[in-house]
Amino acid sequence: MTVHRFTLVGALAGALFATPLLAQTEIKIGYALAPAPDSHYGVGAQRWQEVVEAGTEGRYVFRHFPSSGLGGEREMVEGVQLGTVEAVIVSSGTLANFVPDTGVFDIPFLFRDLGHARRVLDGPIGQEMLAKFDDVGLKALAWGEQGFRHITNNRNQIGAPEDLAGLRLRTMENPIHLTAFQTLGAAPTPMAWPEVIGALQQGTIDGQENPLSVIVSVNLNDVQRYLTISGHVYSPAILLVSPMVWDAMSEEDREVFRQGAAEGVAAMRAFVDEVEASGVATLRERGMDVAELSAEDRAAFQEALAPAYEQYFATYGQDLIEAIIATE
Ligand code: EAX
Repeated sequence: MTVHRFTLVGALAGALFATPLLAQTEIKIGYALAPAPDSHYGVGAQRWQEVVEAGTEGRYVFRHFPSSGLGGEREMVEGVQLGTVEAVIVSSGTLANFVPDTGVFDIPFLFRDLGHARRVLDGPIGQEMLAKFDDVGLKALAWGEQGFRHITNNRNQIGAPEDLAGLRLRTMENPIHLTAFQTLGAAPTPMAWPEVIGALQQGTIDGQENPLSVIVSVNLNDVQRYLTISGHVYSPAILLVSPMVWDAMSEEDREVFRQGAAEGVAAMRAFVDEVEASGVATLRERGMDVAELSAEDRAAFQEALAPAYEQYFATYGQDLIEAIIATE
């Protein structure tokens, strides 16, 4: 009995002395690519951290888990729902499995350029979409981005939809992308990102598609010969926070997190702008065979996608799709 009492007193004293430390909340942040300064996710996460740590006087402290250190993106987002992960920056890969409506942004050839995509995502359509995450146990603070996706593979250069015939192409676990590449006649395989490089090395897939930001950051040139600048779809990213952390926060701290997310997005977009300008030259220097689709070539892909567009219209509604297209 006495021994127990002493232990209890000791534990209480320890808890009291530890109080200042307990007031510090650790934000484990996960993302799929390299830490800053070597990827758009890394620089976004770093800027987010700087703003939050300064603005909360260190009451929140970020700890980074880059390069899929917390698993694939589906697992990471599930971790945010459960509260085992406090924050993530993820692509739109598995987002439609959580908020189906977000899939509209994954429609091929929907966005004209980066400016168009950014204005839609920062405007009412994008902001209303962020609010839908509240219903599935996620707090979505901002849309980030990766750039436009391009095809890499080891079989042949792609100039027309026919060149994709039977190509074993990894797609994200994204039903919209999967439908598109099935419609184009490829043999797409959905796969979580952490498995992709190994699968390319082993030859179980011929190719994959990702923006220049990703291709350059992870040296896909080591395992891929052909790069086709297809720009077939815009690739958004999103900054999510666990409701477990969010709900416990003061309104002032929430504002600091929002501000940090906005500055993180600005840093991501600046990284993307830079690599969109320099990436092709970088990858040619690293030995890739690079070709760019002309506007006419791209039109041929769009035409071949007609049956997929019918599905997209049925799923997301012609009104929403047209509102996105009509955004200046
Ligand atoms: O966020 O899975 C993917 O292809 C993504 O674009 C990215 O690389 C991870």
